[in-house]
Amino acid sequence: MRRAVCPGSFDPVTLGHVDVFVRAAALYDEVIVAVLHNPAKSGTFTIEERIGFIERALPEPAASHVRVEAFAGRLLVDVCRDLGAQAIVKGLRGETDYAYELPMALMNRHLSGVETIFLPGAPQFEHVSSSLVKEVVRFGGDVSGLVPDEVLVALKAKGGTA
Ligand code: COD
Repeated sequence: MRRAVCPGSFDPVTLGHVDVFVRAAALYDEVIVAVLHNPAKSGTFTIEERIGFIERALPEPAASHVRVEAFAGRLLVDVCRDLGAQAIVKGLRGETDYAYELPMALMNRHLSGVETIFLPGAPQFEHVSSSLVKEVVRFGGDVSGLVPDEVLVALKAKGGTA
């Protein structure tokens, strides 16, 4: 079985992330969205909230090829080994992402031989990141169409604390 991992913090998931999950699901038999988190840091949303947002944002038929799991305090390559995944799939929004992601991809291959596959981010979500949508909502801006509707509601409910 060809299995890939899509890792991230996803605090919260955006439609840019969802686009990558759906495209990865078309390439692999199974995709595991790995919500990686540092137990020492609380984040904006709980791990359970982040997982729920992702699961409910996945459209069919991709959803039946994707499962979402949380991992704390682990190397990504160890997560991939335990899951039996041959590849890491990540979205790239441009040169800045590439510069940040390339050393991690090379280190992960050095550590375990696992390959990283980069998918070009969808142009309509190129400017979208979890941190930016939180900042925009914190100051009263509108991010509808950039995050799942449920995330939009949750971000607004967090108000100034998101
Ligand atoms: N369009 C396309 N792709 C996007 C978009 C978008 N709009 N937004 C984000 N992405 C991609 C990012 O490039 C990233 O690859 C992925 O989606 C996840 O995004 P985030 O913001 O949730 O991810 P980060 O940066 O918080 O996650 C970093 C990891 C948790 C993946 C990384 O730190 C890691 O692998 N940690 C595990 C510990 C480890 O193994 N460390 C050594 C690494 S060599």
